[in-house]
Amino acid sequence: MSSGGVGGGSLGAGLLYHKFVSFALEETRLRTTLTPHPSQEKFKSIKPNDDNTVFNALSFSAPKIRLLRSLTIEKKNSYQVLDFAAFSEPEYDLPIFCANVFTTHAQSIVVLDLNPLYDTTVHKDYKDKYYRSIMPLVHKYNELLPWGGKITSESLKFFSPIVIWTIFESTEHNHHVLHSAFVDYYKVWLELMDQAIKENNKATIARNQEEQHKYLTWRAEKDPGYPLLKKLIGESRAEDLVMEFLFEGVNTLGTKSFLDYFPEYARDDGSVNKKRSMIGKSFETRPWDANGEFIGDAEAQ
Ligand code: BLA
Repeated sequence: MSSGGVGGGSLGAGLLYHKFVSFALEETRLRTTLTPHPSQEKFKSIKPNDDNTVFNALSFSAPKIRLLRSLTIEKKNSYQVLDFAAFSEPEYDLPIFCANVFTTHAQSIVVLDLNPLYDTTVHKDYKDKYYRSIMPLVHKYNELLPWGGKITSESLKFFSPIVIWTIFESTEHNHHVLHSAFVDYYKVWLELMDQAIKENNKATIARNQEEQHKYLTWRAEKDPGYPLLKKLIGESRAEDLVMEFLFEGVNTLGTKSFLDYFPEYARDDGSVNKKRSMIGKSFETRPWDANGEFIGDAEAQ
C-alpha cells in the first residue's frame, strides 16, 4: 500500500506515523473484526487551537479487544506524536500493546512495549507465560535502538523485559528501524491475542480488570504527554481526551482512585502530588538481562 520512507530525507514531510497505524489496522483486520468504538465519534475530529496542528484519533473494539486506539498529532515543521495502544477484554490477561513516540527534527523519544498486565518482577509466572519466548526481540533491537538512559523510575513496573525505551536522532534510517520494531512487536501482540484463551474464573477476571484499571489510572494521571495536550487543546478537552479516549475505561473498569493504587503520591491535604515521579529518575542501563530477569536496583543507581 504505502511506499514507505519519510520523504526526501527530511522528517518535516509530515504524517510520519500514519503508515504505522495503517499497518496495525490492516494486520488486525486479517485476524479479527474491528468495530468502531463509541469514543471514536466524539474524538475523531478534534481541532486544536493552533492551525498548524492536526490530530487524528481512531478507536475500535473486537471480540477479544476491549479498546484499540490511536492518536497521531502533527505540528507542522515542529513535532509529530504517535500514541497507539491496545487493551484486551478482562477475560484475557494479555499484555497491553503500547507504542508512544514524540518526534522533533532533532530527536525521537520512544516507548514500544507489550506492557505487562502484572508486574513481571513480582509475577514470574506471568513473565514466563508471555515474555520467555520473545526475549530474542531484545537482542534484535538492542543495538539499533539502545536504552534511552535514566527514566522516571515508576515507569519501570509498567514495562516488560522486552521494552524498547530509546531516544534517537530523527533520521530516516532510525525511523525505518523503529517501523520494523513496531511491525515485529505488533505482530507478536496479535499472535498472543489470537492464541489467548478466555478465562472463566470470576476472581481471575476481576483481578485482570483491576490490573488494567490500575494501569489506566496511572497513565491518565501521569502520562508525559499530558502537559502538551493541555497546551494544544486546553485543559478540559485534554482531560476528556485522556479519560474518555486514550485511557477510556479509567472511569468504568474500577472504582479505586489514583491514591488507592499509588498512596505515595498523597499530599498532607489529601490531594495528589503533581510531581510525575516520587522516586526520581534511575536506570542508566537496561535493567533486565537476556533472560528477562530484573537486574536493576533503583536505590543503587
Ligand atoms: C517523554 N514519554 C516521555 C518519556 C517517557 C515517555 C518514558 C521520558 C521521560 C520520562 O522519564 O518519563 C513515555 N512513560 C511513557 C510511556 C509509559 C511511561 C508510554 O511510563 C507507559 C507506562 N508522549 C505521548 C504523547 C505526547 C508525548 C501523546 O505519548 C504528547 C502529546 C510527549 N513524551 C512527550 C514529551 C516528552 C515525553 C513532550 C518529553 C518531556 C518530558 O520528559 O516530560
